[in-house]
Amino acid sequence: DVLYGDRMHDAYEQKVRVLLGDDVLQELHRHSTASRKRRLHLLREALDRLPGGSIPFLQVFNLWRTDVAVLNLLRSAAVAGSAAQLLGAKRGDRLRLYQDSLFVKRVGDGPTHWHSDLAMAPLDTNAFVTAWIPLQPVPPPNKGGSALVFAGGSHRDVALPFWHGDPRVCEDLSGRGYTEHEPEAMAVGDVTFHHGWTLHFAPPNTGPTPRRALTASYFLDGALRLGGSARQNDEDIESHTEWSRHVPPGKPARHALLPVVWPPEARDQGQRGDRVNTRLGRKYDGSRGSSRREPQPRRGGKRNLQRGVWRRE
Ligand SMILES: O=C(O)CCC(=O)C(=O)O
Repeated sequence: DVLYGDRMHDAYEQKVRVLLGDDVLQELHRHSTASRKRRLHLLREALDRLPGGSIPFLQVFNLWRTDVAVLNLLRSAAVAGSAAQLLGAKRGDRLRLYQDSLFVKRVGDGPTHWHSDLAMAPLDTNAFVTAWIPLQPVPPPNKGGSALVFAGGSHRDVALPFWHGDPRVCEDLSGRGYTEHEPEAMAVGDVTFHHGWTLHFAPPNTGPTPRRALTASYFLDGALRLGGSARQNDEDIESHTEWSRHVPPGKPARHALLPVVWPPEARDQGQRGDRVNTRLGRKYDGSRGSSRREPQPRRGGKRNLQRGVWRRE
């Protein structure tokens, strides 16, 4: 909550950019001489004009960069080790942290629309997995729970994006043979993992309290940075601009802001060969920090409430 409070302004800015567009954000930036409180108020006001349920959540990226407790969780055996295993990492393979994101689905926030995470990542890879870590118990779906729902098998459906483009603007996809999986209630300490191409969705928050979840996305070292004409959704741009301007398209995505987190013995080795932003220096070298607060180193389509049905917005 403290970390989120510190970054609330970023969360609102990103949401205005994604839902209302760059122009609206630029217009609000004209008030940049206003106090921080006033600017937050203007951002909120702009979002409040949207119809109810249009905002799926607020999110802030990369808490690991400023909080070593987050970094330690995301490079633990339980989370990073499991991610490496799920990606079939072999001896000598190294796992990099692509990003973390804190998702706050506030009371009354709408559904998280169906999407695949890799569509938002500038990485030419299939070896990508996301862990979803609830930060409070999540009730079962029939009691207002809003854990993720997965379209099992969708990560192998090459025909969907090839013929139909973005799944979020596709019509009814219920005939594509996916199996929907959704966890029952989740307790603190439970984690789900999904492949980077797996379509997933979350119901609206109809419960009495915000639903918070931390996600961590990982990829196997060696993935090249996408660029040029590659199609890519820019929803997560705040997360990757910092490193991607230092890694040319077509080159391996290796940077101190994409730290090697697994196996543990590869962490320092990974960091040595990585690009480091000259401006940021060594601040982001997560392998060294110990102080908690010391700086260390989709959606057009709506899911019909019938299960498995997508419709054009
Ligand atoms: O928590 C949510 O509602 C969205 C999370 C998400 O989209 C993800 O984990 O990729």
